[in-house]
Amino acid sequence: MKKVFAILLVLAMVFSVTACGSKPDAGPKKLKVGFAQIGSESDWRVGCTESIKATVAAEGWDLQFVDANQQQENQIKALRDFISMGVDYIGFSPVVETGWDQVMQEIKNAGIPVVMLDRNIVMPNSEDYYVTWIGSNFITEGEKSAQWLLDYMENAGISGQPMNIVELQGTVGSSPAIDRKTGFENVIKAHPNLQITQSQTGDFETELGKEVMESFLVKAQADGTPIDVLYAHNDGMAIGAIQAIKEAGLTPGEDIIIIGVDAVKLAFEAIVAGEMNVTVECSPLLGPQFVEAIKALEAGQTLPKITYSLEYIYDDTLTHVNPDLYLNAKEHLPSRVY
Ligand code: GZL
Repeated sequence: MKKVFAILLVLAMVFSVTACGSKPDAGPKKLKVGFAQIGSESDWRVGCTESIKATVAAEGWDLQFVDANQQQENQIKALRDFISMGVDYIGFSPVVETGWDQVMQEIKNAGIPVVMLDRNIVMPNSEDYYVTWIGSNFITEGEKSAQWLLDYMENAGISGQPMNIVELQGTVGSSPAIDRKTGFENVIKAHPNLQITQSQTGDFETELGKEVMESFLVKAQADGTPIDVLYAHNDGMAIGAIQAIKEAGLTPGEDIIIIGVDAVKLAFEAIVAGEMNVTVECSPLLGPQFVEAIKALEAGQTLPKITYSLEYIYDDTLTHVNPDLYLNAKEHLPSRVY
């Protein structure tokens, strides 16, 4: 009898606690996060999307994800939809730098914190419209690309030799395209033997990169300015250009030196095959930093306005010459995840 009474007493105590509304610990808040992604134009972008989705899912948060198919109007619509949904945070990688003034003001008026990833915006007092920006230093990536070419030429004993460079630019108006061009030119302006003879956008896409490279080759043939180097703002366009170079009967990596940016797996495979010379890393694996930023904000911390990713340069030529600066593509290929 006493045991029955004791059990009933314990049950009554548990019931009274929960009935008083003092719920057991509900655990961390299930956040609702909106992310307006540019599109799926490259292996880099796909890797970025997978990183964000996996990391947010691991937190058990509700992710409202929109692929804008590289259209600014689709991103703006997605951002407005996030406001209507009343999300807790907005993540955003703007396809181009300008045209965001109105919608960023609407987000600010709605009091929703913005974490910028990857690309950036240009507008008056832009830093007042987002909490932090996480990504790569695109100017540095351009400078690394040109410096690699100088080191490559020195190692080959051809420093000072005239080199005709063709450039496959990224999406017109995007921060990586603008800054990678600026960085590359920052370095080659001190070397008049290095000249960019043709430059056009391939929109970060492999097929368009191939088509533009075909036009570069035709023009070079017509006006007698042979192409010595390709500088592609991303590996995807470099891969397309390699196809065009081979179809023209030339040997990529030898007749034409191939420089790419991103360090996607296809670039490592092309370098190992001797068809590409170097790729400058731009990490898309931004999911963890994105989630950590939101968790820090939830904890009431303040964040730096800019957080750069840690990145390297991979080739198979200079790693023995300067192992502190260049990593061996063949060694690192097995560990690449995008
Ligand atoms: C760079 C990123 C660029 C990649 C491309 O951070 O915005 O967009 O270099 C991608 O591959 O399409």
